[in-house]
Amino acid sequence: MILHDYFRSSAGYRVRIALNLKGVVYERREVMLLENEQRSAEHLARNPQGLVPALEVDGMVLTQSLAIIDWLDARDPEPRLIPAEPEARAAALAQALVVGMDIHPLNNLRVMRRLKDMGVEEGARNDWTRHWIAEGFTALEAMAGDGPFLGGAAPGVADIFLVPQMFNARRFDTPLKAYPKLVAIDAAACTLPAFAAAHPDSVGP
Ligand SMILES: N[C@@H](CCC(=O)N[C@@H](CS)C(=O)NCC(=O)O)C(=O)O
Repeated sequence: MILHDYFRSSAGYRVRIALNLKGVVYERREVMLLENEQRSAEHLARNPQGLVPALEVDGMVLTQSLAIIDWLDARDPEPRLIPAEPEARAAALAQALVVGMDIHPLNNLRVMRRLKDMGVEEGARNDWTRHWIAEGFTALEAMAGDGPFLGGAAPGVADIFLVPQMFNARRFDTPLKAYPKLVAIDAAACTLPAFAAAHPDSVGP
């Protein structure tokens, strides 16, 4: 398997964690987002959206981090990342999607570039990023259970989405005091080898 991603990409980081939790051996290829390699003909042939991650498997290319995580679960169910039981599944996906649909897309590189093109200056762009993180994290804090993970006793899909978003929140100096459960869950997850090995500092360009 070949994972095309970028070391600081949240969506790529999610897939790296998931592959590590499943014990899948894979090769990584860096797509340099700041140099627009995601828009190259080569990468667009892999992913017409011009985004990372893209996972090459046996001549096929999988895109969208949640679809890749779901595919991994379908292919090799243990350890389960998305619960099978319908209510637990809906709850875990709802937590993951607070990050995946309602925080991350608003702060993506192409969105930040668009804001810049529209004349929004750097300070205001960073406020924008922190605003959407704070709104999503406030909800996710209220949705979190007793831990140690969002997934309960073991990390699951929601933890896989939370940890990269926490990394991103810290990069943008987002105050985190209001989210003690999320901070504790992130700390617990980051001690696990599968999460530590996926960290941007571990894979760096
Ligand atoms: N929903 C997609 C999001 C993918 C995505 O937004 N990737 C970002 C990096 S985290 C990207 O490639 N950005 C490049 C750009 O905005 O030009 C997923 O979960 O895979």
